[in-house]
Parts: sequence; C-alpha cells; structure tokens
Amino acid sequence: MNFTRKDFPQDFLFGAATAAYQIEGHQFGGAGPTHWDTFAATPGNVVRGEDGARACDHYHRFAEDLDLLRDAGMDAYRFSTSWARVMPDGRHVNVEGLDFYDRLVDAMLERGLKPFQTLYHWELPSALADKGGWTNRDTCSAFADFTDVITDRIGDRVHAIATINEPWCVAFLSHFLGHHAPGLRDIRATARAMHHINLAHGMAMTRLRCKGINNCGVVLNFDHTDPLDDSAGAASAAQTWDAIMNRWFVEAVTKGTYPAEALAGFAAHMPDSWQDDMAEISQKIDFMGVNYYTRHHVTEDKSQPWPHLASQEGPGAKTQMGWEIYPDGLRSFLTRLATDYVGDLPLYVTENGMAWDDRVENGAVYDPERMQFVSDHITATKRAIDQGANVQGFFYWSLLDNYEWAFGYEKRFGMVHVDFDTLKRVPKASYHALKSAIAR
Ligand code: IFM
Repeated sequence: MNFTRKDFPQDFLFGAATAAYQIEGHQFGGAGPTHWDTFAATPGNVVRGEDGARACDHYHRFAEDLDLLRDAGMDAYRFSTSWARVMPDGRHVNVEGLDFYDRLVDAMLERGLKPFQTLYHWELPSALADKGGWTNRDTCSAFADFTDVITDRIGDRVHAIATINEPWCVAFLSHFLGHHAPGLRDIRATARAMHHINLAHGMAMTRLRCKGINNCGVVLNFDHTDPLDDSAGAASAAQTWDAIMNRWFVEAVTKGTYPAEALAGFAAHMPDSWQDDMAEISQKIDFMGVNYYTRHHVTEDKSQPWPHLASQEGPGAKTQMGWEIYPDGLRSFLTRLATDYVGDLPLYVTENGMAWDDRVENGAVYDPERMQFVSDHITATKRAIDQGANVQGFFYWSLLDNYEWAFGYEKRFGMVHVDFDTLKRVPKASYHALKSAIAR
C-alpha cells in the first residue's frame, strides 16, 4: 500500500464495515421475515434465489470475526442492527435479538474496537412491507420506535450511530429501478420513499437527541457523474442524475431543500405537505458517512419518460461488479461535500471497496487488484484531507465476503474470504497489506 498510518491525522480511524442481513444469518435468534426474504424467494430477482438465512453465520461466529478486526489493528467496526431481529414484526420486541447486540457491542469493546452502529441497512420487517413499507409514512414512526428500543439497550456503549444506510438505494434503486427489495418500478412509490426515508432519518435523530445521544449522523452513497460527451443534452442529463443520486439526500439533510432538477419529476407524486417535514429532516447532525464506489457517464434519452437519461460505466478498469475504478471521484466528493454542504462537519468514508473473483489457493488468497484499489482510495482520501475536508476515518467494505443482495453470494467484497459451504474464513493478501500499512 502507498500510505502508512503516519500519513493521517493522529485520531484518524481505520476500520471495516458489514451489515446485519448480509452476514448474520437471519434464520437464527428469532429474527422475523423481511422484504429481502420475499424478494429473494421470487424468481428472477436474486442470483440463484439466494437469501440471508445463513449468510456468514456471524450470529454464532462473531467472536472470531471481531478477532480478525482486532488482529488487523483496526480501530473501529461499522455494523448494523437488524430491525427485524430486534422487532420481528416491526413492532414487538424480541429479547433474544437485543441480547445478541448487547453481546456483540461488549465483544467489540473488549477488543478495543469503536462500535459504529447503523440503524437501518435494508432488512425491513415483512409486516411493515405489507403495509406499504417506505411508501407509507407510518413506517417512519415505526422506525423511530425501533430507534428507541435498540438505543435503550446499546446506546450507552456505541461510539457513533448512523440512522440510514444509503437512502438512495432504499428509495430509488428499490422503487424506481426495481433492483432491490421491494422491486418496484413506480415513480409515485419512488417519490414517497425518497421523502419518507429522509423523514425516518429525521424522526430517528429527534428520538436520539431526546435521549441526549451524541455522535449521530447518516450514511449517504455518492456516484461520480460525468456527461458522456460535450452535448448540452448530456450536460443536462448529468445534472439531473447528480440531483437524483447525489444531491437529493445531502441537500435535504444539510439545507432542508430538494434539488429542482429532481423535483421536476417527483413533485407531482410527493406526499401531501412534505415541506412541513423539512425542518426535522435538516436538524443538526454530528457527522456524515460517505459511501463511494464508482462513476457513471450519463447521456440524454428523450425516448424515455422523465428523467430522460441513460447511464453507463466510465471507460476505466472494472471490478467484478462491472463498476469502473475511479479513485479521484472519492477525493472529489469529500472536497465537494466540505465546500458545498457540510463545512467542517466530520466526514467518514463509511464504505469503499471492490468485488473480485477471489480464489483460495494453497490456503491463501492473493488479491493484488484489491490492494491497489484500497491503496488508491485511501490515498485519494488523504488528498481530500490535504485539500481541507475534515475526514476522520475510512472503513473498508467489507470485512467478510457476504450476501451481495441481488447478486447473492457471487460477488466477493471481503478482505477475508468466506467459503459459503464450510464457513471457513481466510484473510486475503489485502487484509495483511492493510494491517501492515496501519500498524501503529
Ligand atoms: O454490499 C453493499 C452494501 O450493503 C451497501 N453499499 C454497497 C455495498 C456493495 O454493493
């Protein structure tokens, strides 16, 4: 790797991230059904119809997984707490679920890892999905109730709490593009979900503040967007895409507004009196999490209804996901956020990583592509800090190979290889390289 810990400010945190449904094993510990279980059980949605029933069995193997983080010299662990595990029907508490997160957080602290909790990383309880999920405003208050329940149990020991992971994926990817649960392709449902997921963030923040909890924020995903060519149509399509994907959430949370280019399509479908929610949505946060993976080239497509655009991957080298590797996009977002939206508010790179078709050979995994990727993105983060962005940490996605949503177990993002038959963990070469780079 082309950096060491000494290149970063003294308190800069290095860590890795995961999410509950992707690793825990949802058939254990009394967790309730989620909309991802039903999405996966519907033919055509997920590669081989795979779901998170067993995943990495982290539910039983979390001690071994946390040892891996500690042994790598990591400072922090970003994890999520499953709503459907804690409240299987979205309303009533499953004590076994709370006990699990209690043990998990204590085990992090025993290993000197700072717990970075995410409240919602996508496993919506089916009982709430049945009532319209994120298209229904009531889901926001149910989420605030879940926030109370889980915070009353572990809020005294977590270092930081993010409300929602990647609201764009929860809303647009899942209700407009149909790639994630609930798999809708409906602009009205999308507009409602785009607003309600922000409101859920705001209501959860209100509950956290009522309890006097600090170090709370939200995790947004950003996609570097360039026009495909020099035409005016491509320029305007890129602006529209940037508004839907990158600006909708950050503008709402930091300024209490939605970008005009996105409202041009969504306004007619928004819930009544949505403007009245913007103050709660834009209340003060303590940090912003930034998830960054790739860039897109965008062009106009007038043959399609709004947003009249088509997007394609940029020309550079691609990961196993087919995503272009473009490290400077991370520098660019971190500095853009500091300049245009958050000023000196602490930023964390809460996800960055790549999938590759990794194989175990002679008991080891050699992944030079990932070593380069991580090195280049952490160096891009350093450049953003040098240019004035207040970035305080970097979390690799992901600690383990895991359930990659609609791609099932096919795409391997982990720094640790998981054999999904035996569940054996094998740290990859990138794990060892990062460990050397961040050794104190
Ligand atoms: O696996 C996902 C994660 O759940 C959210 N951010 C992107 C990752 C890679 O697709």
